[in-house]
Parts: sequence; C-alpha cells; structure tokens
Amino acid sequence: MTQPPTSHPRLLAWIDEVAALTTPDRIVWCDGSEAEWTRLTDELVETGALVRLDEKKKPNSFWARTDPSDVARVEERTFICSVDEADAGPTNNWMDPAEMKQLMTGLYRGCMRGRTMYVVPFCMGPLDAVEPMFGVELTDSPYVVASMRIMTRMGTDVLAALEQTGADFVPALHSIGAPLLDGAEDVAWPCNETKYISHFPETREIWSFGSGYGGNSLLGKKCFALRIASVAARDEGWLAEHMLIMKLTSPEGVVRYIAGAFPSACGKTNLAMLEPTLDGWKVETVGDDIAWMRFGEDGRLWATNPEFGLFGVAPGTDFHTNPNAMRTLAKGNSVFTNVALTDDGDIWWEGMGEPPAHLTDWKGNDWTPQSEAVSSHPNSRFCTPIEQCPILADEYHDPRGVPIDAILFGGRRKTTIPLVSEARDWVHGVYLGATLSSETTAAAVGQVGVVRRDPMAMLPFIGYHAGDYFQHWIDMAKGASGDAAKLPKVFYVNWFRRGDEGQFLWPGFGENSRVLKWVCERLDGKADAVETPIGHVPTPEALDLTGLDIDPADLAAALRVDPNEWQAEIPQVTEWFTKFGDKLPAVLWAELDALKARLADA
Ligand code: GTP
Ligand code: SPV
Ligand code: MN
Repeated sequence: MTQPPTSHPRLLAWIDEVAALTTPDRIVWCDGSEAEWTRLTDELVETGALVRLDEKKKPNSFWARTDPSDVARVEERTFICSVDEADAGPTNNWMDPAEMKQLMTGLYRGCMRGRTMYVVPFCMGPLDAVEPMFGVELTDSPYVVASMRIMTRMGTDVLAALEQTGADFVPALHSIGAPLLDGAEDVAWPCNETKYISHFPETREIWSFGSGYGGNSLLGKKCFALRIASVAARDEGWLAEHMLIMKLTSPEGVVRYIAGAFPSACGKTNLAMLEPTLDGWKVETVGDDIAWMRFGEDGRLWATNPEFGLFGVAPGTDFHTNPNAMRTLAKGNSVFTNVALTDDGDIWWEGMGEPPAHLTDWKGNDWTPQSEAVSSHPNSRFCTPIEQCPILADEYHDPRGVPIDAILFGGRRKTTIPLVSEARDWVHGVYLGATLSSETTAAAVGQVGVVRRDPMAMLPFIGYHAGDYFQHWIDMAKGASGDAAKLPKVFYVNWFRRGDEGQFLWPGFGENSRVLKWVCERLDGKADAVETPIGHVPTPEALDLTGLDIDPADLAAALRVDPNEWQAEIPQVTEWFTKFGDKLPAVLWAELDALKARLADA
C-alpha cells in the first residue's frame, strides 16, 4: 500500500475498516491527474475492459461493453435504510439499517480479493463553494474511477480541501462483487448477480454492491447528489432535484434561467444543450441532470449543477437532434458504454444517420443493417467532460449558481398531456410535479413504456417519504418571503404526444425553443393563453411557428386538453395520493378537488 496522502482520522479509520473487510490486494489513492487517467485506461485496454477508439475520430476515448445483465439502474435492488421504516415512505424499498449492514457485510467480506481498492476523494459542485460537498468513494472498479474522474471533481485538490476545511464527507463504498481468485482469469465486465444499492440517510452513507453500471456505481451522482442530498436538503431547507439547468437569452438580450425535471431518458440532456431554431435565441448549458437549489437572501431560488460531466443517453443523439452533444464528444476524453463500434474505430448508435455496413454491437457480435436487434443498448451512454460543451454557460463555474425563473416538469406521454401548460400558482405547480406521469424507459431495469407516476421526476431518487417531500416543496415557497412574484413559474411540457399513426405530434429538439419562447413571454406577462381546467395553454397563434412546417391538425392535437382523457387520470391520481395517507399535504387533495370541479364544468 502506498503511504496515505492524508492524516484525516475519520477517512483513514474508515479505509482501514473497509480494507480489513474486503481484503483487496492493494490500495491506490487517486490523485485525479492526467497520468493516472492514462495509466488506468491503458490497464483497462490491456485487460480488454476498454477498447481505445481511433485517435483522429475520438481522441483519448474508449468503448466499453458491460455484462448484458448490468445495463441500467436497478430500482428493485435500491434501498433507503432509514432507522424508521415510515421515513422511507411507500415509494422506496426499505430495510432496517442494521440488518442491511449485516447482510451486505457478508457480501463485502473478501469481495476485493485479487483486486485493487481505489480511494476516490470527490466534491460535488465547485471546490470554492461556501460549503463544498465532499464524498469519498472506495471502489474495486477502475472503470468507475475513470468515469468518476469525468463526472466529478476528484483527486488531490479535493483531498487537500477536505483536510483543510475539516469538513465532513459522505463515505460511499462500492464493489462490483467479483473477487479474483488465485490464478483465475478476469472477464471484461466483472459484476455480481446479487446487487444492492443501499443508502443510510441518517448517517449519510452509501453502500453499493454487485453492479458496475453508471447510476449504481458512480456514487456521487444519483446516490449522493440526489438520494442522500435530498435528505440533507429536507433538513436544511433546500432542494436536490433531478433537473437540467439552462440559460436562455432572447434576441433582445433578456436572460432567463430555466430548470427542468423530466424522468430518466425523457429529454433533459437534449433540452439543456438545445440549438434553437428560432432566430436570435441562444441557449447555454448549466446542467443536464441534477440541480441543487436554495433560496437566496434576495428571495429567489438559485440553482447549481453539482456534476462535472455528462452521462447522457446515446441513442437518438446526432447532429440533427443534439449537435452540441456531438461537438462535445468530438473533443474526445470520453467513455462510451454499450454503444456499437465501427470497423474504423469510431462509435455508432441508432439515430446517428445511416448505419455503416458492418459494426460490432454492444454484445460484441457482428452487426449489419440487416440485423434484427439494435446495435446499441437503448440505455447506452456517453460519459464526457461538461467543460467540453461548446455552449457551457460561464455561470456553471459560479458556486452561487443561477436564479431560476421557470421550472418545467415534463414526461413521456403518448396521450392526454398537452405540449405545454402553465400552472396557476406555486401550489398548483407542486401538484403538477407531484402527479407527474411518464412512460418507463430503458434507464432502469424493468418494463419499458408503462405509464407510472414519477413525482418531480424523482421517484427513484427521493431519499425519504415522498409525502414529506411534497410538503417540503410546498414549504419552499416561504423562501420567497411572501413575494410570490419571486417564485419560479411552473410549466408542464410533453414533447412525446402521438397522433393516430403513432407519429410524434411535435417535432421536438431544437423546435422546443418555440415553447421556451412562449414560456419567457408568459414570464413577461405577454403571451396569450387559454385557461383550461388543467392550467393555461397557448393558443396555436401564441406560439411562434416562423419557418416551421407543421400540420395545423397535429399542432391542435398536441395542444388539446381533452376533458375525457383528463377524467381518466382522476382515479389514477386519487389512487396515487391515497398511498401517502396522512403524509399527503391537504392542499394537494384540495388541488385535486379543484381540478375535478373545473373538469366537471368543462
Ligand atoms: P437521463 O440521463 O436518463 O436522466 O435522461 P435525460 O432526461 O437527460 O434524457 P435525454 O435528453 O438523454 O433524452 C432521452 C431520449 O429522448 C433520447 O433518445 C433523445 O433523443 C430523446 N428526446 C429528447 N428530447 C426529445 C424531443 O424533444 N422529442 C423527441 N421525440 N425525443 C426526444
Ligand atoms: C438516469 O437514469 O436518470 C440517469 C442515468 O441519469 S444513471 O446515472 O445511470 O442513473
Ligand atoms: Mn438522470
């Protein structure tokens, strides 16, 4: 073992304890340097875990294939181990913390044999924040270390700051759960059939076992920045949310900051990096997945992006849909997981123009355009440094963040939900978030395309009782010191409504700038809207459709509020709210009653 580069007592004690339990062959302290990245990726190429891409096409970039069973978050295996079961609420899996620790200690015993345990000190958000949010991940996966270097600020500077400030850190233990026994040959993607992604909210700890996949293993992301942080946020009066953050500048130079919560694989990355089709409008990216938001002394809600990279859905990404993602990736320094490999050392996935005549697919098999299966897993991902994004906003680096003008909730719904509507007020906005629904996607293991409630796009990420979480959202309004004008306005969008032939009614992507313009005009009190039972919806004339070739019938269908479709939602929302018992804030029941009354009058 190399000499520990720190004297941090709690850190050293924890590492000793984990090493004694997991018995790795060696311990490596990660410094976050370029040399370390090169050493790690060279080793991973050597063992066959990574394939180096062509230097001219994707410099310093790599192709990874997971075990076919380890491709997404495992919600069924994700646990909130609060002391009191009631604190996990009806939307989380729960196990008693002592019981879970006992069970997982059994799994961890000797699990790093034959492997290296890496110590990864990381910081979520800028190191010069007033209260930097530190974590330390211990992992036996060099793939995870390489990915953490992209996704978080990590290494020597973080360790030094951790020591200097004497700040606390979130201990995050990860093992792929695949000890390498004497003389045994390793596989390209070791993992374990048994998986546990466990969170201990009271002690702010994370224990992950068995999976090497993104959301299960890069513990700074969903585990820390959402599940653990949401608990801290509840206690301290802020919000940790599954949201993109964008800066939007109008042709007149007016700047607006917009946050958006859409469930996994429902369009955050794409909206955050959007290239407007409307002349003179400019989008800059602050974040694409996670927003930490607190009220400032000015009574406005300020948002920061705690991440350092983008872990984006690959399929569907190309120069027509998300050119800024393509430009980011062209700069290299990226890891691509479960996409297809071209014969000339580049990557390809569904949606990226014409397929080449031959590929190696995500399972390592030959693939041609005649193949029946897709070449890339639907949840294949690119992992790339956010600082390479050509439209990254300067404010990304500012630890104070940006003041949010509007919050968009949205989901993937074939029916019912119009292209955009505006909440009547804050509590109605919270109602819209609390009843958010979306068709499930490949981002989590399980059935795809089933409508489920995904409150604030946080269903898999709320670290406590969702009823308390709704109350917390309602209470947040107090941060605006009674000045409702300072609260973000809430909107609900749906880019995914379909017509009779199954076609998307709205072209989406860059054309979503037309919806953003309407949102800005509503903030200015300018744009027209009709008051419907569900909120304010634009008239077709209120949307700027300059240069857009859209069938007026499709547009009308995209904007339609059909009372019958909405009536059908009522029993589902009632059933959803009933789950929360006494914890469901009464004002949300009142919102549902008011909606029923408005629908009855419609
Ligand atoms: P996570 O990283 O899982 O949290 O997802 P995300 O919300 O960032 O989703 P992302 O932007 O990566 O989009 C997921 C999928 O939806 C991709 O295949 C996109 O091509 C597709 N998509 C995004 N925006 C639109 C849109 O406006 N219209 C349509 N039809 N598809 C879209
Ligand atoms: C999501 O599923 O919402 C993601 C990908 O952003 S993962 O990090 O794998 O959770
Ligand atoms: Mn996400």
